[in-house]
Amino acid sequence: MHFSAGHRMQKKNRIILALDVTSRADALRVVEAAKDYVDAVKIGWPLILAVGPDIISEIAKNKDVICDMKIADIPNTNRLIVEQAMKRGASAVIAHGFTGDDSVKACVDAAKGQVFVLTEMSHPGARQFTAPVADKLAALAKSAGARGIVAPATRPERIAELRKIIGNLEIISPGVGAQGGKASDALKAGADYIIVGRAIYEAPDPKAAAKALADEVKRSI
Ligand code: O7M
Repeated sequence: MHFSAGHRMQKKNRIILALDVTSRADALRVVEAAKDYVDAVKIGWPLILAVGPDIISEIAKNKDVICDMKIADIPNTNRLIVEQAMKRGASAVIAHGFTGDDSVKACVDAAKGQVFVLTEMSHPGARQFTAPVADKLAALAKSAGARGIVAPATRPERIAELRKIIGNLEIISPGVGAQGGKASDALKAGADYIIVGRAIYEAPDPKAAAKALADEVKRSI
């Protein structure tokens, strides 16, 4: 189901497909295979740079698209980026919070609230810079009126701690599968959706992989 800004992504399978493939054919093949098992598709630089931004509107015809530009600029530039993403049919965007409240608010205004703010990232290097300020980034997401945060499935205990800060904002959580996190752990810790890339698009049978994850989700909520 497609929605315009202001609505909520369908919360059926609780899986967001990270479509980090680099050809249009692969993108369409993987979305077709996974479509019954995912609620939204996250599109970022690898696919946009490889095939062009028209892929956003093409996929947005059938699925909610979260544009993952990891926006991190001054307020005016942030606004311009978000406007372009929304014009192409994005349902939501992803922004960094370390740029400060004015930059995050510029995204929130331009996306009518449909912004997820990064907190502690999922990879090992996240411990250097994003982890020490993650609680503040989560608080900023809430005060700026964002829809939710991105929190690491590789450290589910952090999902639970960040949940206490954001109340009923949404948590989308990457790091399941290829990065070592488990879908069930992330969901039990309080994630609303898991974000999954390689464990689906690199699987020999992406449809079977997406179905297996959807089954794991059902068992853990
Ligand atoms: O499942 P993977 O590891 O193949 O892909 C994970 C996706 O989530 C990939 O698109 C990353 O860019 C993204 N991601 C992280 O892996 N870690 C983070 O901390 C944040 C993100 C993300 O999606 O930010 C919005």
